[in-house]
Amino acid sequence: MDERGLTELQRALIDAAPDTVGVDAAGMSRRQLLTSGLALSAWRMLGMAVPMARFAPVGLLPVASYAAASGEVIATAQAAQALSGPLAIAGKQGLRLLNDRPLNAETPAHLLADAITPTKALFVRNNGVPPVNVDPATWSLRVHGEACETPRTFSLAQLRSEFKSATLQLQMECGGNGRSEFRPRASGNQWSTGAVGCPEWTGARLADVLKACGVTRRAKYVAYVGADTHLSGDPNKQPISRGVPIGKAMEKESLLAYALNGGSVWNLHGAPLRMVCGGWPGSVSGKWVTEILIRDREHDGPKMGGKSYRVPSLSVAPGTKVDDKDMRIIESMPVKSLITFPESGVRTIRSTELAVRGQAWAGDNRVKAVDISIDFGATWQRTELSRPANRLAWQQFETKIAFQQPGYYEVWARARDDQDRMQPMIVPGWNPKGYLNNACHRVAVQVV
Ligand SMILES: Nc1nc2c(c(=O)[nH]1)N[C@H]1C(S)=C(S)[C@@H](COP(=O)(O)O)O[C@H]1N2
Ligand SMILES: [Mo]
Repeated sequence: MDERGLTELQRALIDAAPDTVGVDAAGMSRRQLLTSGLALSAWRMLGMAVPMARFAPVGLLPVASYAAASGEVIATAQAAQALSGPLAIAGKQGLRLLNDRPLNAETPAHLLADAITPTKALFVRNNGVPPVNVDPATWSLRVHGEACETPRTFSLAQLRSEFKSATLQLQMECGGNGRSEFRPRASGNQWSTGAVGCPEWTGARLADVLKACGVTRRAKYVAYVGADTHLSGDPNKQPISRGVPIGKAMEKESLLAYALNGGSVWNLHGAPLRMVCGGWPGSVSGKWVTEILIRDREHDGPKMGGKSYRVPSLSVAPGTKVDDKDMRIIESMPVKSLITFPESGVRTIRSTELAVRGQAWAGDNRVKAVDISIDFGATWQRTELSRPANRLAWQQFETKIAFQQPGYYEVWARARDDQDRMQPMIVPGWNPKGYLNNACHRVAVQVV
């Protein structure tokens, strides 16, 4: 057997074919069944036995090569330097930088093992430039809009004293998480798996604040305005202003949060005040909130229309041009899971038990079961699944597994929600902006 480890293999694959590994001319996804010679040569490059090879779907690429191509490992010296050098993000640890203007960084799967995501590991997704010199003492929140009976302005102190506080763990995933896997490519940050987290937020219930300002019968949508500024520098332009239908806003888990993981909200995450609506695309959870609008119509702020945070109402063939009128707004996110241990590329010894652990979440719903497979989906093993800390918190799964033969294995995890919807193995529903990829997470394991 070859002496090369998986990390080394991943590097070799990048060097050999930086842009071609897994990408075929027809624009199919890497995970789809390729008939080209690429898949075969990628398996050959593993240079080790594949004990479950007889179950591998024809044309499937080993995740070891796939991870390399999607950048799941920090493969280049340049990238490594970006993380430790001047571009490192203050207070954050081990995040992978996708863009520095606006700042976007994702969390490697193995750093999401905690039930409550520590702030230092929480992904960052900015559309514009965060406000500077924010002073919580003078911050104010204005609640108004067509369907607001008595517009009011609150200081943070008033929000704290006038309303009961709630502390909840809320899963938040960027609508574009997993975008890097779509073919043809979708423009935007090339997130792999790390634009998700589930920290603990404390704040006033959005519903309580709305009720204190009078919600009229005409209320349809609740939207935020943030204090961040547009990348162009134009003070008349907002980077983003989105929201949720009134029903979601009134749920008891929707918060106006003034604390994160027991401390203050960090500037990058929307200090001093942030709207949090768990289970929906992260973009509905407004940061640096200065205004809440109770609208009598669907909100029409920046990034509500066009292709932003919208998918085709009916599925389309990859690469199709879709008219804006045929797009619908993304609401609850789909069921998904992430293997947080082992880390892809781990080496283990045969016949010894290895713990497999991870997180699972399902938008507005609950996760009913998570199964794992080490034989390319031929057989599945049920894991132990925790209850969510509260509604809209993610759930932890865990099981033990032993690999009988030396060689290359993949661990696949597949979650199912309480509506019996399951994660697909291959990238689902191509859409112009690459949202909602909830394909199963795969990690590579080398057994010696
Ligand atoms: N004001 C404002 N709110 C915002 C954004 C933003 O750019 N500006 N980004 C949104 C998007 S797209 C996501 S995914 C989440 C990211 O939250 P985080 O950076 O705290 O992880 O915030 C949302 N709220
Ligand atoms: Mo997002």
